[in-house]
Amino acid sequence: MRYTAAHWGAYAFDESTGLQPLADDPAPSRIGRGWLSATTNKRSRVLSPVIRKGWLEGDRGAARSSDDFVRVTWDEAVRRVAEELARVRTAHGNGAIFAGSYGWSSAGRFHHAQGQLRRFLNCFGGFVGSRDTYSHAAAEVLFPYILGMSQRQLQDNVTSIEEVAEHCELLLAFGGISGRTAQITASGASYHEIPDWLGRLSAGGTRLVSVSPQRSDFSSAEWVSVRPGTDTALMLALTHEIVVSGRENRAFLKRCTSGWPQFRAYLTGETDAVAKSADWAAPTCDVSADRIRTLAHELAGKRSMIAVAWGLQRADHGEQPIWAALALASVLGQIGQPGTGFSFGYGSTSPVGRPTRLVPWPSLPQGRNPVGDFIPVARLADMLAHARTDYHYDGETRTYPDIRLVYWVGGNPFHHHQDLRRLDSAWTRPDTIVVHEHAWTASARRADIVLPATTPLERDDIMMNRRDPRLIYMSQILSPIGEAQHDYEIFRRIARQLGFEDQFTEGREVDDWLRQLWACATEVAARHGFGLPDFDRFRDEGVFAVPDAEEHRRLMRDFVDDPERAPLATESGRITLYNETISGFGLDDCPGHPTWLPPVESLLDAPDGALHLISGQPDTRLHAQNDLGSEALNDKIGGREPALMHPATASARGLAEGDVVRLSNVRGACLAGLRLSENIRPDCIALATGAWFDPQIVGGEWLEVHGNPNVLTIDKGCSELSQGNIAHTALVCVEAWDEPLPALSIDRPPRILEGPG
Ligand SMILES: Nc1nc2c(c(=O)[nH]1)N[C@H]1C(S)=C(S)[C@@H](COP(=O)(O)OP(=O)(O)OC[C@H]3O[C@@H](n4cnc5c(=O)[nH]c(N)nc54)[C@H](O)[C@@H]3O)O[C@H]1N2
Ligand SMILES: Nc1nc2c(c(=O)[nH]1)N[C@H]1C(S)=C(S)[C@@H](COP(=O)(O)OP(=O)(O)OC[C@H]3O[C@@H](n4cnc5c(=O)[nH]c(N)nc54)[C@H](O)[C@@H]3O)O[C@H]1N2
Ligand SMILES: [Mo]
Repeated sequence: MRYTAAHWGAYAFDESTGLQPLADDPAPSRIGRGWLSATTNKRSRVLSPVIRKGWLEGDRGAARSSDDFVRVTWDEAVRRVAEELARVRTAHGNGAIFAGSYGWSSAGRFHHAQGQLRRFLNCFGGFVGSRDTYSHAAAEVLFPYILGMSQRQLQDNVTSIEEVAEHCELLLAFGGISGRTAQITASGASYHEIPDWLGRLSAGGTRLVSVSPQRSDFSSAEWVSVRPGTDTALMLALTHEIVVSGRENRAFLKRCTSGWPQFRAYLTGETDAVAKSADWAAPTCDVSADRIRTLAHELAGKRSMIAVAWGLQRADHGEQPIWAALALASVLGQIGQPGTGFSFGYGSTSPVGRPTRLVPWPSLPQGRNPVGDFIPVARLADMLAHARTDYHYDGETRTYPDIRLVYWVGGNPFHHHQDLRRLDSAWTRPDTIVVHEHAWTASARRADIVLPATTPLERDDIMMNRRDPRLIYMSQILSPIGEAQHDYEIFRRIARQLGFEDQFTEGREVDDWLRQLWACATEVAARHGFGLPDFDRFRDEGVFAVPDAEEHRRLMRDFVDDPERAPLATESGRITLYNETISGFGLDDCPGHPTWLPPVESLLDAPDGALHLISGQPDTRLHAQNDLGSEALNDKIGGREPALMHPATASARGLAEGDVVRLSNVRGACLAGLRLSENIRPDCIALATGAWFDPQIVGGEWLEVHGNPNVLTIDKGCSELSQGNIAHTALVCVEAWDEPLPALSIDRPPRILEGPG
């Protein structure tokens, strides 16, 4: 038996049964069912190195996205990349090379695409990187100020879900807690416990309330159907009701927080003459004032947990709902108690709240980046379009670099970025774009040099994920498809051409690196008091269960037990409900305490008939990965990505289940296939991310014909503090598509001319 792993699961493989999820995984992901077919789909795989025709002829980017490619040999491709890197470094310096290269790549410690890229470019003198993630940038920047810990530290210390099941009486989940997103663990998932835990919670008498525009975000909970983008107002009102009824936990506020007087003055309206009451919030949130008051009283009378899904902060002013939720939990004063308080990200991926020992397994050493320059990750198009102009981030004024060469491996900006037409135009700026990919993604189609990379199914690797209870030896299952090479091998060849092969490889082959990683892992395990089998045995057996791995956590327990002895690393040593430092930045879009700020676009001032677009994570795939695999394809409607709409909304427009519709706004338009459900608010439409970007000119107009919501989303930062993306903030118009259905172009490769050699 061979084993392998992905972000969505771990699998046993033999020729007769194919890929099978591990037998003891209680809730294997459906995404795995589309993996093999996506990987072996030769119409979507990059089969050989290619170079854009216009680039070979001296065009520096104008025709990116519409050009033909020329097939070249590996030798030629490697030589061209090496020469171009050298040219750019000589003419402009390493600070003109952008390799932020955001993206999820694949599970497996050694072949991790970004790790390989960074190691390679660090040997070459460095590059401009990116900071934070598309997942939770607002939290990454904000948490150190308000909680004195990084988002990663918070995630590692979030109260165990087992404690919640045991002690919590009322779980109030903003954005729900969903088995859909809990299919995933970054770096590999051998175990999915969230559906089981949710089942136990509802069976065990914990009252479950989900505040979300979609009931399906937490099906077993009572549904508070909130108008998207308005949770902050609701949280403020809940807090206000608790305070005006005199039920705030004053002892906790005094001992464990700073800035309560300033925040309280805002809450009660002392500072702006607006009390943030239930009556004030009700018309904004579309939740009745009575319901807000009742909920507030229940929260105060019960052992309560305020949980927030990551999605809430992927929105305009995304800092506010997480800060307001923390303030609500502080006023309730149950932080640090068993199973109650505040949490962020239960269900957003599988391991958040998992009571497992965290073992810091080794990864490929990446060296040091001498350049040190970076952009906030979601400011990509701004950087390309506005070289050398200033912007604000985390209290600093910074300057965008002037980028001449973009190097992307393991990510798909034409999936993950907002307002893709804007990106498409900024993308013409650099001289050269190099992409390694398995598949003809939209980003690969918009590169100058595309190098075919192997997938995890075509190589040996080790899944070592600090948050997973198993280590998996990932055995090669398929021969490399076409001329695909490992990213490592590609970089080795380019490094050889540039004269630093030995520095990059340290003389090791893949197998040597895997043994080296395993040797380091063995030392790490020893420090944690257990042994690992020797490498050959591990490779033969394929799976190693990390022993005695139960470890329950309770967020901020030590701090709450004794704030003097275990202060938080904030400006006051306590939770900051008003933060002097943030206030000192003087930002209108992120003041010094949680604040209701209307989003740049919302139903509160929408044109007639506009719907709010929810573009969350897809159930059938990981982002855009496996979109051309069977699981995602079988879910499409008329070949288009399904969009979820309330039946009343559909019938008011004369639309029916299965219709193809056109979603549009000032930024763009796309087609989607209609699916009806009462589990979504009538003023919303949900179109998951990840349908491969397929823009065409149809009837003289620009149209994305496949259902990619990022042609509609807004490319703006949450605020000048975090500059996180605001994918969940957008309005759209929806109408029937009565024209003939345009054929998709993404299910076949771009035109590739046979090269001279
Ligand atoms: N509208 C909207 N947009 C969003 C979001 C949203 O909620 N709404 N969510 C955002 C979030 S949270 C995220 S994390 C991003 C995700 O965005 P991405 O991480 O960019 O999306 P993926 O499709 O996972 O892209 C990974 C790419 O790496 C390639 N790849 C995988 N393994 C390897 C490898 O070993 N080598 C090489 N060379 N390539 C490899 C895959 O083929 C794939 O194309 O999207 C963001 N975009
Ligand atoms: N199957 C699958 N799972 C995934 C991924 C995937 O691609 N596929 N991607 C993974 C990644 S990279 C990440 S970062 C996580 C993201 O995990 P999340 O951020 O938790 O996932 P989302 O689907 O973006 O958002 C969750 C829900 O928030 C709700 N929501 C949207 N706007 C609002 C609002 O204003 N208020 C409230 N209360 N709710 C709102 C939506 O209904 C949505 O279903 O998912 C991970 N899990
Ligand atoms: Mo993410």
